[in-house]
Amino acid sequence: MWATVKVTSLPLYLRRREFLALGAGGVVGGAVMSLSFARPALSGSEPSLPPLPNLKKGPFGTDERQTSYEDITHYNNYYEFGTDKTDPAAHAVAFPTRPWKVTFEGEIKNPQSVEVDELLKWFPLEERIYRMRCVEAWSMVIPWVGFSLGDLIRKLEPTPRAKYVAFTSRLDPARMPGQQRRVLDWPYVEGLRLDEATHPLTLFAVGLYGRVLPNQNGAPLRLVVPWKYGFKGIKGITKVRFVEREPPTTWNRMAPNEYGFYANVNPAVDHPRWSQAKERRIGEFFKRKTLPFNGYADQVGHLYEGMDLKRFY
Ligand SMILES: Nc1nc2c(c(=O)[nH]1)N[C@H]1C(S)=C(S)[C@@H](COP(=O)(O)O)O[C@H]1N2
Ligand SMILES: [Mo]
Repeated sequence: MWATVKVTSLPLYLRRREFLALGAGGVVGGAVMSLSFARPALSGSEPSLPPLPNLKKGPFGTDERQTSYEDITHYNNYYEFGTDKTDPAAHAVAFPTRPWKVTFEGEIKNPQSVEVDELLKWFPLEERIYRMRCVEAWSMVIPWVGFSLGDLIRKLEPTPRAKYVAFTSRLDPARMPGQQRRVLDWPYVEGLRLDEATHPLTLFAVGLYGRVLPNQNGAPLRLVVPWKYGFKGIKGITKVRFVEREPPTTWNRMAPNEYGFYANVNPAVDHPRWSQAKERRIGEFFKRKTLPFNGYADQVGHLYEGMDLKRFY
């Protein structure tokens, strides 16, 4: 995420993808194939994870071509399992995600710890097809499965003092080998303002492509905020705390001049070391223009009215 090396390694990955595509169908055939399906076929052996039945379609979905299951599950950032894009798929397979308690605490009327399977019974699961964009200037279209974080928050009943929501990932150095090195300040933490957290776009995801969430994508529970850079989407969540003040966030702590608390996708505010004006959609060759709030400005722009987005990046 931080190193220039990581950014320049992307074209190599893409070339490997094109090479594989060539093998699959030839240049022309491969290109035509990839354009003619809205949802690419799931590849061969994958996925083996159980399907999540009775999904209804959630709001704000995009009908853009969905990124392949293979790419969504093999091009990941999850530093608890290593810093290379392929590390999470390789090293998170055996990570146990049950039993798994999630604790809700702080400024709420109903603090409690819940086993994640119990939590899943509280709300109907929806499919939400969202554009996602990483601060590293690549993007994907991901068919998430989950439920609205706002519904959960209303059930927990925040007190008037609750202004922010602070999320904490699992700390388990024995099973999360990346935590044995101090590449980040463990555990990974993130935060949202309460109005961002209760926005109808904000999702607690538990699956993708209609199936249980793979470990490398943050099982059993991860945050998805499609108008913000990918790093806000904290994985392997164990604690949700409602607080009065803006909570610390992992990447902001690590490099405050590069990663702000808000992290709204903003093509007009460059990262100090690279432009944010364009992005490469994984699986595509040509770059696209990055849209303000990742294309969700109509839905979320009002949350930031009057704020100087160059200062609150
Ligand atoms: N716990 C934890 N959550 C995390 C990360 C991480 O390293 N640890 N990486 C973040 C970053 S930088 C991105 S881009 C997204 C990637 O999500 P994906 O691999 O499902 O696409 O996860 C985010 N959530
Ligand atoms: Mo990221």
